[in-house]
Amino acid sequence: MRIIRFLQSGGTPILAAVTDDSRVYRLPQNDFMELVREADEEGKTPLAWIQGIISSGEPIPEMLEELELVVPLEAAEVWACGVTYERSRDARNYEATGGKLDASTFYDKVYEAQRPEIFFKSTAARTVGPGRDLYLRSDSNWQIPEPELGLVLSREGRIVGYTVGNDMSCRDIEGENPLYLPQAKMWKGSCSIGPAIRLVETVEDPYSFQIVCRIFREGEKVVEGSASTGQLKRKLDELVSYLLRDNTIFDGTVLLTGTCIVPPDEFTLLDGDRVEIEIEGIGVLSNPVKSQVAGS
Ligand code: DO4
Ligand code: MG
Repeated sequence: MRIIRFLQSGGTPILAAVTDDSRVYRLPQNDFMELVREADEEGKTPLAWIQGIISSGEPIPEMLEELELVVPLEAAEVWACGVTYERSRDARNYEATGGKLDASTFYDKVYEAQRPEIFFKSTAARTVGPGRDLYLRSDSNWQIPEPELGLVLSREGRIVGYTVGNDMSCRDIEGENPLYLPQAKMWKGSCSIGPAIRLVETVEDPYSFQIVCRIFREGEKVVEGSASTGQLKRKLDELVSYLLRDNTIFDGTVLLTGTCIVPPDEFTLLDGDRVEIEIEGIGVLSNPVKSQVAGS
């Protein structure tokens, strides 16, 4: 069971549940975390709560593909983990050492360390949903998408759902100096999430998600990579526990769990590209990529 939000004519976002056979049922709540809270108060899982709605209601006439989807939740904050896969460590070593891979770097150290890398990634205003434009930084010449599994967290740090995330990154800015990380990671339109939230109670094994990333240029696929969350170095609960240490998080915080797919080193995103990230059982997050418009 997945949760989406779509725009009704007039532009109001509607919360809905999508069944395994792709039927869409409107939900009475305004957002996903309201549904989680209401289910909690009644001592039910969100899944059981939704099954009650489905058993007494009808799906909407539109098919899922006909709906204009928006972010499945307005996450006040998006945090992200880094260097949680070998592929990310190796790519970062390459950008930090200019290809001289004999030295041990802080990326090697954090990959092995007890404490994971966690950084602040985005706010609701900087995060876009499915189909919306992602933006390139105007002062970087080496930019890539980072396809990541996103955890949707309650304010207590409970994982209540899974989504797809894109942690857009500037490899040249990060490679120049690790202290530039916030600039390499955060700008207007540098993060997307969606298209859906998969309820945690409907996922048997979160370490067996297959992730595929495709990048299209002028209609042609120019990059394709795939990986599995089974390659994750750390446990999801471990990542969440570090985020929560002496911290306050909001209901519906999203924690991206690190990238396992990095495009070839000579690749950079260009205006007009389209990035597609698919996580089986959650959906395909597709976003056009645009240059920043001066003054907007
Ligand atoms: O170390 C910098 C960021 C790493 C990251 O975003 C990732 O591994 O996904
Ligand atoms: Mg990342």
